[in-house]
Amino acid sequence: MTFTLPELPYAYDALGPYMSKETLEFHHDKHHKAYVDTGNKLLEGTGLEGKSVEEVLIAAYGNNQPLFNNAGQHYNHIHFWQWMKPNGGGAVPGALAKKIDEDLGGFEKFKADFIQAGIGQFGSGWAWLAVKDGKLAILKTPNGENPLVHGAKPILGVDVWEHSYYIDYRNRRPDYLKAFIENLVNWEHVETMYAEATK
Ligand code: MN3
Repeated sequence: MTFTLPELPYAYDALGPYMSKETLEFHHDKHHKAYVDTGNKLLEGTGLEGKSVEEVLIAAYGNNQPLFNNAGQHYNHIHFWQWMKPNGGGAVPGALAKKIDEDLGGFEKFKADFIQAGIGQFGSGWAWLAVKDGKLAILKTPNGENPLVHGAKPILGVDVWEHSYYIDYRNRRPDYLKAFIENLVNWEHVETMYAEATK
């Protein structure tokens, strides 16, 4: 078994009222689990068994679309759970805040552009804050894709598949994105990934 489903780092009801217990039960226990189970089946016989999820998704990109989809989504969700926390949002830690000012025109502009990337992703996909060529960039990707296959390192991502918000927000994707940034983001995890991406 190359891929394993991680436990949520908080209780299922810990992100209310911004993300409900029901959403997390479906999203983690059904959707993420399906990516893990399907990914493990698709890995059989590829020679990639035992590789890291990053290695698998990069090797599968452009070569094995079904495996890429599931490995990409496994990677994305491993971090998605950690990019949120109870009582999240709030102030960005110092070094990262400075970098957001320098590269993205300040926090308010970053927030608006990140939300717009999520709104502008037609259909299923993700919006990202990533490090590319030493600079912060806002990206969006379809389906299970992520910045790793575009030469960038993701440090924050938000899932805009309907399964991530439809129970709580119905069709109001902009309200979900605003709640994510303002009330859910675990900036400490973003800062950790930023430090790793820039060392
Ligand atoms: Mn999802």
